[in-house]
Amino acid sequence: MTKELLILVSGTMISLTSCGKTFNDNTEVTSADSTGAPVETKAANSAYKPAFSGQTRVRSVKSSTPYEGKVLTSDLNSPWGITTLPDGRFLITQKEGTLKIVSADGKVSGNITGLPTVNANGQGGLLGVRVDPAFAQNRMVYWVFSEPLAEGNLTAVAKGKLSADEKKIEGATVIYRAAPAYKGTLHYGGRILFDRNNNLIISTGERSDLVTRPKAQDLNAALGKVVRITTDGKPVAGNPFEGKSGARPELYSYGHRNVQGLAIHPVTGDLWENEFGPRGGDELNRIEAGKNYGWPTITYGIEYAGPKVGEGIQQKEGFEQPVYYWDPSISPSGMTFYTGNQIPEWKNNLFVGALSGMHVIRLVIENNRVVGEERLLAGENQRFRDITQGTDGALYAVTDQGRLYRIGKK
Ligand SMILES: [Ca+2]
Repeated sequence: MTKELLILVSGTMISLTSCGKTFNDNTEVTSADSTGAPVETKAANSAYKPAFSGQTRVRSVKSSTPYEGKVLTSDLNSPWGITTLPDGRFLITQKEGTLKIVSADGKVSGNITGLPTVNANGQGGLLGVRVDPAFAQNRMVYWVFSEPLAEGNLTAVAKGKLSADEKKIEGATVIYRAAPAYKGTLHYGGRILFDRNNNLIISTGERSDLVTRPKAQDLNAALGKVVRITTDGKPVAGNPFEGKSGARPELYSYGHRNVQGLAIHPVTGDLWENEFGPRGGDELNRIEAGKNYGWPTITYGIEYAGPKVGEGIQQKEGFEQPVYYWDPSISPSGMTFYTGNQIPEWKNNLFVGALSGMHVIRLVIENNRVVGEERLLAGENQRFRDITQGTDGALYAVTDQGRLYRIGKK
């Protein structure tokens, strides 16, 4: 029955059909209602004040187009990254280190072999995945994974060619390593995307522990960074720290904690990212080359154990403010801007998987600010890990529990 689970949302009516029970409630006004009350109703973790109006708990919006979230399969094993193939199918990584092709109707392939070993302990594993913009011609696949080395683990990027029979990756090669390695299994970042110049944007994490945390501010370490490399793993010419002594030429931005989402705005071409913050400090940022996004010097969150982080400050000259933050945390993960025609009111909106939040976030963005927030598929009880747009103009999202959803017009 769960495979057939549908969530139907239309106007102000919410219908839930699950295991034979139907629930209709026309008087539901707790969130995302016509009054525009923020979708978040829980108490914040800190008393910190935002730097500007609309930086958190913005007014809610509600899709007026009837849409549905349909479970296409529940047979995935901790999927982490999903990307769309030119023919409408999907390439999906699983945390354990396996790669699958899934059809748009939910048929899951066997394991694609030939990938290097991952360390799947903790938050590690086979992570983000993208295919070459010219995949139809060259069949090249690029992915991020936690690589086990003698000196510790690190976030690595590899590439290889999908074989004609789709059963293996040929010539898998590691093209980039976000050094230094560290003997820990947390905060690897792990997203990947192509920019408009066919270069790769990769996100890393600061590896979580107090000893590695300061490396987010260290330009000679690739931890807690967004990096920009060529498809051969080399720094892109014109990167912001090119030629600067004591700085790594592949770095694009710094001061990040654990970057889990990357997307290019379809109109402005800007790079947007989200990251796990400490408790109450999950962030959405618009990334500009060479800028410092603050961690761990400034943050709206507190330590998960309770104390303030560092000096407990949220704003400082020379440190960028997040465009938006979530308090309490919702754990933003993979994200994508919607460019389809299936649901026109979603055009250019940002859709973000929420893990602990257990919903898909829809953000309306105007002039680089968030002006509306909606929660989709809340109540599904799923940790939404990554989301992409299909060739049909619907959104497709994977969850830690192993589901692939199609989110589209009803
Ligand atoms: Ca920040």
